[in-house]
Amino acid sequence: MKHETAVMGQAMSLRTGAYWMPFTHNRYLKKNPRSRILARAEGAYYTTAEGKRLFDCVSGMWCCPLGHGHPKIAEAVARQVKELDYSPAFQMGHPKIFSLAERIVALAPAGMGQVFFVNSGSEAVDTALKIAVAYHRMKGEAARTRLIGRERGYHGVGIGGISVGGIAPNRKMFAPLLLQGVDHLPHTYNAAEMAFSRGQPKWGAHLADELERLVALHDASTIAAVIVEPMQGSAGVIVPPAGYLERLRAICDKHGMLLIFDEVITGFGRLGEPFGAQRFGVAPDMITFAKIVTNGVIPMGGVIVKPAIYDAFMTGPDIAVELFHGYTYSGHPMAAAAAHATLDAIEEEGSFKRVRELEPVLEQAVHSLKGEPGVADIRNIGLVAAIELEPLRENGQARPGARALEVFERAMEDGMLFRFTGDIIAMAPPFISTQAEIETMVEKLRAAIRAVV
Ligand code: PXG
Repeated sequence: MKHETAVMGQAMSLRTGAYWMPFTHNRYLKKNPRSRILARAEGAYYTTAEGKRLFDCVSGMWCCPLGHGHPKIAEAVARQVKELDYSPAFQMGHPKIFSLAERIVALAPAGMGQVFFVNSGSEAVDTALKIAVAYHRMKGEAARTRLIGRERGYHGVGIGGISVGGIAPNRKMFAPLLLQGVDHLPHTYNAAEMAFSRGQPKWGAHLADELERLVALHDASTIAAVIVEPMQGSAGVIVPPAGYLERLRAICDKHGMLLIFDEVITGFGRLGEPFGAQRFGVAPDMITFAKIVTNGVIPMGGVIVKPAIYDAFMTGPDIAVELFHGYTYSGHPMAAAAAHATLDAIEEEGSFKRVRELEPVLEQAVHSLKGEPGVADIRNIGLVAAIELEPLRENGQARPGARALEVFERAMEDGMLFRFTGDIIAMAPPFISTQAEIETMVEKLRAAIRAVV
């Protein structure tokens, strides 16, 4: 209790000047920071500095689905800091990282072989892009350098990730830094054809054929890889049309291009299967992951590759370094311990099955919001959903983002921590949620939506 009082006290007398907050409206928040300061977390709930409990509607930032303060993960991390707190990652290793790679390959779609560890989704993406370009060079196809991303894609904030990404504000400030030789597929969202779809929209598989147009434009011999999120998360939950990913796979195969799935959000169960690849029945050549692998407790990310990719590098003298890439904290023992405990818990708690059980509960609940004021679309798959709102208008002028911000703030007053981008409210509740918690979450969202007109 003493600690709790101290934490709360500190938060109440915050000095907010020195901290530049990421992806945040700093000035707006710092005017009244208190209700946004999280002091504690347990299970599916946060407690703010003011002592208000908030249901964690997005599992942290999509990363803590097993709940906060998970005893097994906490114990594993505490044990690890005493056993081996750090180990050099280059030319050295530690047992838990070798066994973790084996476990991740076993969970991945059949045919994957190796894991390269990093510390975040952004690093995972930049690593995968580097591997793709280097792989073709190792195979004697050094002209294959071009990368294809997709509009509305989010691949983190590294230079590679923003280059293949398709979210304008993440790119425009940094235009001179963007990689050369990148092109983009169109995104697959079309309100007229797919608004209020449940699960995968039926319309839109043909949009994959745009990849053939890019091949015709650039020639396959210049293209290294195509990177997409199997389900676009940050752009507001855009679910792939039925048949779309299959066609991308076929076109990549036809032209010798690698297909990379960015599964930073979808990896480790969010869609009711270990990876989106299994949910959609399409196997990529590389998978990037982060977030859920450690339940968000210690940063970790990685790239899973097919053996043919790994093997392409394993040439030359065996005392030579094969890939000039890696980070001080690649395969960090603390992260490895957290990841093992997370994978244990996922197994013991039957998390993938639980997501499949909760999927129809969330689906039914969110789609009941159709017809509420300003609701333009509702989308869902796995334990993920988004509500797209029409922008508020003032004197006939649209004020993009204002409505979602107000809904977000109202819901927070009512004990719900959602996530919003633009006028889209996203939710990805913890796998440990009960049916009643999911239904309450949606009812409170309904109340907030009704209050903002
Ligand atoms: N790829 C994908 C598909 C992601 O969703 C990243 C890469 C980057 O990961 P790091 O660990 O570098 O942040 C992400 C991250 C949101 C939200 O609410 C989404 C992310 C991060 C924070 C918030 O949409 N995705």
